[in-house]
Amino acid sequence: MSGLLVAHDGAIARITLDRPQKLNAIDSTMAQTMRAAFEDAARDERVRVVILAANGRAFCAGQDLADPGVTPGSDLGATIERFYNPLIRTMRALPKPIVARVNGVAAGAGANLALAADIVVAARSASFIESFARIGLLPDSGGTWMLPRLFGYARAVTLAMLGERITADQAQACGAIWKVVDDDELEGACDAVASALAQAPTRALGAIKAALEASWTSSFDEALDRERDLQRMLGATYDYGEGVEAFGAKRAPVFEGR
Ligand code: T3D
Repeated sequence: MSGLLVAHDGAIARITLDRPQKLNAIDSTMAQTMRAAFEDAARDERVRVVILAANGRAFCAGQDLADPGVTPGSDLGATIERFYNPLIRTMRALPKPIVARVNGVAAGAGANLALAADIVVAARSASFIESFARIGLLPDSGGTWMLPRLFGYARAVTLAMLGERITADQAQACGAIWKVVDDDELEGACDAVASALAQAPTRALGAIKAALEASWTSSFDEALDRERDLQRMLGATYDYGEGVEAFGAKRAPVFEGR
């Protein structure tokens, strides 16, 4: 009913968009359920990584344009404030890594949903479309902030203004996503990344995410201070002790995410 499936596989939480007949277009229920699923993942100590995936031929076609809340003339700022901004904020603040598995077209808010993940793995047949201007809107869901940072200004402004489709290979060549694999290798490639992250020192990954995110809006001195504070916190974790002990014993560390 919510258009979303949530499953757990050991330390991996899988959040799957499941409205394939609508190319996984997001309605208000789906946006709220997705945010709740990310919040659950943040709270659940067993979860150490989240995979954001989708069923069907598309990843996500963005906002469901048939949703009554977005009919022309309605207050789009209200739906952004209520649904999209909390969802994207929750993802970016999640103290655990998010891996997006982009299986097909990601358009509008669907593109920016994928780009809000920490690591994006895409099928070769996947594509990204900042389609907002095609219907008279601007990139939301963090698009105006993420696009220049991920693609560089010249590409960002052109993608946003022309709303042209770019292939997964082009996005990777721009450095905007991590990896492109053949379609039949997508699931395995994504699981391999998630599995490595699930065995990594979770609190260090959370600190890396927070520090890199904050770096966009801070000075070099502020970054140095933040590194000092986060390293102080990490130095007291179980996983740091385990990492150093394992190094000394010349064995693989067994991190517990604490
Ligand atoms: O305040 C607010 O909430 C505003 C927030 C806005 C955020 C946004 O995301 S705005 C951008 C919204 N999205 C779009 O503008 C993309 C619209 N879709 C497309 O451009 C194309 O469908 C795709 C490029 C994604 C895929 O093209 P194609 O040729 O592979 O498929 P199709 O034939 O266009 O679509 C298949 C079906 O999905 C079709 O329905 P039908 O005719 O088979 O009954 C189509 O209408 C439906 N569909 C696709 N996208 C949406 C959608 N239905 C509702 N909303 C959609 N976004």
